[in-house]
Amino acid sequence: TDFYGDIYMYEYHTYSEIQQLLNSIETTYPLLCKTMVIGKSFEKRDLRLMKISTGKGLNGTAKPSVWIDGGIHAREWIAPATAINIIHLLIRGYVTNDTVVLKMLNDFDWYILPISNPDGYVYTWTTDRMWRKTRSINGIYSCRGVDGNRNFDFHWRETGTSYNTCAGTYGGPEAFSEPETRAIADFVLKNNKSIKLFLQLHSYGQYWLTPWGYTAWTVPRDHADLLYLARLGRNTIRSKYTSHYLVGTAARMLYPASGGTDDWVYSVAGIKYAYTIELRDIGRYKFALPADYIQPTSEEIFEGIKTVTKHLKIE
Ligand code: ING
Ligand code: ZN
Repeated sequence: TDFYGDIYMYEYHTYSEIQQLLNSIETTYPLLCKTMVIGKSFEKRDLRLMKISTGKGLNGTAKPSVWIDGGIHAREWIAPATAINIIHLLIRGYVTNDTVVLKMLNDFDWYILPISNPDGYVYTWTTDRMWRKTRSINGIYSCRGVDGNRNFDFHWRETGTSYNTCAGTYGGPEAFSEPETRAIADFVLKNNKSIKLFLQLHSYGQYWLTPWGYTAWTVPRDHADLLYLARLGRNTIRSKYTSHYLVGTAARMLYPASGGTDDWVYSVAGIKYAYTIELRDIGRYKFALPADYIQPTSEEIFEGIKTVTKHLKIE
């Protein structure tokens, strides 16, 4: 199907195609969708997010909101594709008067940033498909790039991160050294009163991860609640196409790694429900997930988000 007519992504698209798509969605649905540039990448590309909103909440106050971002790791192409498709599924539900989606839009504003590391994403299309980091310059004799998910200012550069600029998990010269992570943090801090759910999309492995990433020895105060909601989402995901996602803290399910986004969002920004979702698959194709998986991956995650936002509202 036509990419611009039907917003659904069945193929992977370049950074500039995705920017055009976001702009054309905004033009087509001006009352519902607004693009916002929340900052620039190191190479001065736009960090363009889509705000989807059906208007003010009770008494004209800002509604509670949901944040979703993808592509902080450049090679994880399924993450931007899924983020775009979440935008599409929200719009499709709105125009078709789907009662569940109308309620999701009535209850929450949606901030969706499909590509939070544009320079890295472009680099994976032009030069190195397996690039992970940003593309910032670390000095003339050093390798380029910082791992965005090691660059947040909470237990920064303690564990599961490298001091070596050439490593894939290089944490940066200082916390928030990258304009991309700084922009996300600034936006989140500006909106932390409204954001009730923060989801960062990665791949691969099929996990719905909770804080902490920085340590496996302790769990956050809201551990039980975080697990409870994640398991509800996971169960709904499984009911769609039988995909199994595992729930647990990032440090315990994968490996301890500090400076991660969700740890900072949870502890510093004070957003209780901060998660990292590792999308498909479980290791057959890894980062090179074929395009036929975009649709089912997006659909199952959207189902999970439906359940989670419904329960958030009741809570
Ligand atoms: N995985 C994550 C990573 O950044 C993670 C796992 C999540 C670590 C949350 C720390 C905090 O390494 C991938 N695939 O990038
Ligand atoms: Zn990742």
